[in-house]
Amino acid sequence: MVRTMSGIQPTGKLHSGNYLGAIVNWVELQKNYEAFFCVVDLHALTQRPDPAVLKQAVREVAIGILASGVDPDKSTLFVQSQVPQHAELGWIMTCLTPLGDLNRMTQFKDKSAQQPENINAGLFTYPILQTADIALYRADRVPVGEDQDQHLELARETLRRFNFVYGETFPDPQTVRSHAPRVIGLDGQAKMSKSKGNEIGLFETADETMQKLRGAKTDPARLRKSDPGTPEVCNIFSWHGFFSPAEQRAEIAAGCRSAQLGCVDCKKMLATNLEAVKGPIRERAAALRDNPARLDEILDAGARKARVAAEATMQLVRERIGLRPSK
Ligand code: AQP
Repeated sequence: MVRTMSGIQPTGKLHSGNYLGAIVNWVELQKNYEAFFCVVDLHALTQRPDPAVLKQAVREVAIGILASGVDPDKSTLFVQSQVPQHAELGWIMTCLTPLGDLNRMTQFKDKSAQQPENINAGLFTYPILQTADIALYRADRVPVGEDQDQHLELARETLRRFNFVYGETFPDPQTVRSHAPRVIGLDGQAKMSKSKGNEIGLFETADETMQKLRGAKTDPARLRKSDPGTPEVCNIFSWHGFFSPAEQRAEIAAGCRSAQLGCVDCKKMLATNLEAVKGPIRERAAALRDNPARLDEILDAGARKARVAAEATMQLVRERIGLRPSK
């Protein structure tokens, strides 16, 4: 069976970008692929989180993934640090990755600018650990948003290098795109991000969503309600593309162009459609929060399964590169 693998960092609360760009695809892929999904807490260490906050964030991200429809009977959901082989293969991949390749990574530059007081080596080598995450499960399909394109390309190059040097071992992992590969934040400019404060959270209530939408950027040329707008340049309209039915989108576009529909009403319609998706997710999340033992059971069982798959790959890798077998 073809394998799929992906992860999310527990660096904050899940947002609509994570949901649309990644998790929606995870839910689809688990139907036809052998799926490994993980909360990548080792990656989050690059931000030196408070230990108690990290523990809680890991649980909340796992809850969000499950509440969004990832089914632990179909997918292996686990926490990265519970599978030590990620770090082991990470080192092996580090020794196969040229510095020049890492120097090209734009995310390192962005993250360094975001946390100038903590530009650690992990921020720089982050894409190598990501390569190991994918390789460990010998994944063929990697569902991620567009922001991960550069890292995926680096992973492919590193795995091809491994195969060239040590013999065919890893498949060439293909990126899987959702219908929303790059969701823009409330500011109408940057990618929606946990760390930029421009997000609509997955667990936010209908009121909280509407409150945030009120301040969200729309077509900058539409200053008054009576000004006709251009839906194609409006971020709110692009979100309607993700959450609203085609018929309603056509009505909204016509109303915007003719100035019959104001931005506030357009935002209210979006808030209603967002709530139709988020309401049931919130309810399932609340049920999971009420049953912490069940969450532990899912994550520990996932880690046990992931360790078996990871160790099988590592035995092959150790053999190929000339390390003594682990007995
Ligand atoms: N705005 C987005 N649009 C589409 N996809 C997105 N993803 C993130 N933001 C968007 C996808 O979500 C998955 C998990 O992302 P991550 O948490 O591992 O890392 P990230 O991309 O760095 O996410 P954030 O929210 O921007 O976190 P911070 O602020 O901590 O860096 C990935 O598949 C990603 O593509």
